[in-house]
Amino acid sequence: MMNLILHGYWRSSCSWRVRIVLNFKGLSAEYVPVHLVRGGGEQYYAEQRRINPMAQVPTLVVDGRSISQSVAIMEFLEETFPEPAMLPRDPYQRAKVRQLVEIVNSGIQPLQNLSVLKRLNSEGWDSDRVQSWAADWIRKGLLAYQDEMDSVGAQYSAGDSITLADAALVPQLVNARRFNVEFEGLSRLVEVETRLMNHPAFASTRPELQPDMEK
Ligand SMILES: N[C@@H](CCC(=O)N[C@@H](CS)C(=O)NCC(=O)O)C(=O)O
Repeated sequence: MMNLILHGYWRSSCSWRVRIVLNFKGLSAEYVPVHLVRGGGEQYYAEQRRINPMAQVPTLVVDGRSISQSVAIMEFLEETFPEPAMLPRDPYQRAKVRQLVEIVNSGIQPLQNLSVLKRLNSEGWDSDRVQSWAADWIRKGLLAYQDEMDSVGAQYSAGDSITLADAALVPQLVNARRFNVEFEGLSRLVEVETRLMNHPAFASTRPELQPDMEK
């Protein structure tokens, strides 16, 4: 059995994506909390930069070898532990799942990430302006995600099976609420989220249940 160590932060949506996939596949990993704020941010410490040169979480260390970027980690877990599957068999359907993942991973999350918002603050933006700027990008991405979801009436993001897209969606919706995003017109996403939060892979990996959670 592989030795898995997850470096993450309780409130990091990208770390939560990985926790969902690990849990869904029945895997456990040792957890190393990386505090993104304290001490100027532990992600900038040399030992973190060594395993994650972007100075971000998550990083998964697999038998002593590190992988950063949550999507690369999720794909690694899917390929290494294919059952239960989180990607469909059909190449078109797989591409559609990856399309949804990328809407969150590259179309939304970077535009609400801590270091980007800190930069806007340092350029003189006040916190209300920063928050509403981030909220606009989140809402735009979530509306696109909802438009691209499989047929109306499907249980989850890409049909009736849980996929990597769902692991990206749920943490992003929680972040959306932190940024006071307007949820008008996003009810299909919320329905999918409610269904997913009844699944242990989502419910038991929630940020507030993490050992490094702070009030
Ligand atoms: N594309 C990267 C993004 C990672 C990322 O932005 N992580 C955030 C937490 S969700 C982070 O570490 N932020 C720290 C910072 O911005 O200083 C991934 O999916 O792993």
